[in-house]
Amino acid sequence: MAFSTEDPKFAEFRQLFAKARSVLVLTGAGVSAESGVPTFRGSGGFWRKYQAIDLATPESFAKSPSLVWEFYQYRRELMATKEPNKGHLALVEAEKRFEKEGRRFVILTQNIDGLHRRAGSSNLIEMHGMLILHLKILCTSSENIGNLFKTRCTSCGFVEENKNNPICEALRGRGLPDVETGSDIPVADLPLCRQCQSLVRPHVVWFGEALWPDVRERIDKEIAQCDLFLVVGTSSVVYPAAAYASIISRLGIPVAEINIESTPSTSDSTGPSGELLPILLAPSVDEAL
Ligand code: BJW
Ligand code: ZN
Repeated sequence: MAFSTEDPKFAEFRQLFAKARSVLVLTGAGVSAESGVPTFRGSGGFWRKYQAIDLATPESFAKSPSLVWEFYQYRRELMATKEPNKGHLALVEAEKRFEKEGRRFVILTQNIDGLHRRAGSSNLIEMHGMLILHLKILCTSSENIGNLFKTRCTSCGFVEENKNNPICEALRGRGLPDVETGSDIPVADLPLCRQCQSLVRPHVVWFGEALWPDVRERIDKEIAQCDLFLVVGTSSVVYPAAAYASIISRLGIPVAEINIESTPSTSDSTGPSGELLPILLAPSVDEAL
């Protein structure tokens, strides 16, 4: 199902939403696009001459930790200038209302920008709480949820929050998307572990790395109990998230999508989430109480 407000599917969604007992919302980079945060794919998906997705890999980090750190330094710095948009806020309002009405409203996000939390969402699963396959010490819990402002040691696995800007002196003034600096910072000058002095990396899930088992379990539970699934601003090409719409649809649960383009999840484009979420998630008179 995909919407425009004139579309009968809009009214259909509103009816389903009014009656739903447990709504699961999957978000991707598109939900933050109207805050000015670049998406991964499409025209915004470039940083310098690189595609953002090509830098978010263990292989790129192994090849040039300096280059990858510049990319993340840029994104960390950018977030200081960005605010949650109307889409994030509509999700917060819906969560609060559902809670009062004794209904479930859960956000499952692929984003590491922290905007859902900053907006005030609390029933939130951040998929980047993660476990990596190459790590020597495998942590067993996702307590340390990953995001742009967490680092993890490549040697001892120590995770910590780090909001310093720049994250280290050598990255001061680096990472600008329109300045090619050569990215030759020696490892000893990059962010290092306070426990063992080894190189740290962003504490996020890169390609080829797996989600934490307990994050996966929580997602499976939410999928099993939701009676309406809303997919917002994701290209639906990266697994495991890309599979959720079809898994849920096969369970006979309605799936709806908001995206400015068509995706493999549903066929039609709808419109921007910052405009549509406030309308779609607004209270209605026949809301289930
Ligand atoms: C708007 C809008 C507006 C714009 N309003 N909309 C099964 C089959 C095939 C491959 C695999 C498979 N299982 C696993 C794989 C491998 C791989 C994968 O999926 N590859 C595919 C590319 C084929 N997956 C993995 O490796 C994952 N791990 C895993 O599954 O572990 C188990 C396993 C391991 C090894 C082997 C097999 C199994 C891990 C994936 C990690 C993804 N990492 C990144 C980077 C995170 C760090 C960082 O941010 O720096 O995560 S990549 C990037 O893509 C990020 C996102 O979470 C992810 C999805 O991106 P998203 O959010 O959809 O953004 P965009 O830019 O793609 O889309 C934005 C959308 O918004 C667009 O559609 C716009 O139109 C729309 N939009 N403005 C509404 N205003
Ligand atoms: Zn360490």
